Amino acid sequence: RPIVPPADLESFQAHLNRSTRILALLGAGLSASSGLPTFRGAGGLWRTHDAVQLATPSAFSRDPGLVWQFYSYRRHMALQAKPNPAHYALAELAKRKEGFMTLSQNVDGLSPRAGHPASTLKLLHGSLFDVKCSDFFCSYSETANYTDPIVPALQIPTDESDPTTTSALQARELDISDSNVLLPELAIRDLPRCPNCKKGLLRPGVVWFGEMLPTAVLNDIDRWITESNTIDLIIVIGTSARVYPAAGYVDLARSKGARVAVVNVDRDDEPASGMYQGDWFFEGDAAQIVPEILK
Ligand code: BJW
Ligand code: ZN
Repeated sequence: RPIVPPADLESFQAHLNRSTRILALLGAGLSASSGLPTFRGAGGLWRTHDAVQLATPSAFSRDPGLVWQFYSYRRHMALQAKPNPAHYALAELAKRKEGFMTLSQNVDGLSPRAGHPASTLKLLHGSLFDVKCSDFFCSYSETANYTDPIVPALQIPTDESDPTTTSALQARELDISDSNVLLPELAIRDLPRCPNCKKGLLRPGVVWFGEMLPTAVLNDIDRWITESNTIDLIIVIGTSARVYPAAGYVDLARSKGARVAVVNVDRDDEPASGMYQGDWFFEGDAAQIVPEILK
């Protein structure tokens, strides 16, 4: 059953249809209904740790084992998850509409798996499936590393006391995001090591706080924006719009003439909702709303 008010839907789609330069800014809420937790609010805790606090270079240098356990778990969950109807609707729009570009803060790989063309999908915060050397002087990096777990020591332990379990395949994985579940001991030598310099630890190819976004991505976006210097529409989906420079694209688009449509489950999540007054606010689950409004 559709949940978008018909009048809003009509005015939005009229604007969408006459728009030729369109951006979508994606955040964790897009993948929430695929079962992947968001960063802020409910689900933002991993064991006793604030997910945002683990996404920093200092967390990695302090406790690389803990940070790898967090990311290895996220890689595993993302591989189990399936793209939802919103990922597919965006991929379809990207194929159908020239002049459409998606800026995604998500690292879960669900947009690529939904068939979103890579040429119009800019991954602002990298990918869980990119891996690179953490040594400043080594430039080793890999893309599309789907090995799960990336090293044997990061295998998620299973509940061996479960009497219904007869083989390793059937064994029930423990939920290591729950702090009541004991984490296996990890030695530094068991963590993924750089095959190039053989010295540095590998790290996830995501963008942590205080780190630059990938230069090539920023340049591609700049080039797209300066191509015509006008933007007709930006669709902001499932993000709290608190993290910069990503959130800054909303104001930038508006300064180039764009109208702003926000899809968010929480009308009260400032600034996700507050700063976009006057345009469209579609309240609800992105997985339901996005396919409705992009139809
Ligand atoms: C639903 C839903 C459903 C739920 N349907 N909706 C300007 C001002 C102030 C500070 C800065 C600034 N410029 C830069 C900074 C510093 C910093 C920053 O922004 N800090 C702020 C927090 C204040 N930025 C940086 O450090 C960035 N780098 C940088 O600026 O480099 C230049 C530089 C370098 C050195 C010195 C100086 C400058 C890098 C930022 C990297 C962010 N990385 C992370 C981790 C990625 C890896 C990982 O995944 O682990 O990216 S943090 C985390 O937040 C992740 C996300 O992509 C990002 C955004 O989160 P998102 O997606 O919005 O998720 P939530 O949870 O916040 O929101 C979910 C939303 O969905 C909510 O609104 C829900 O209501 C909604 N929702 N279910 C629809 N079903
Ligand atoms: Zn290296």
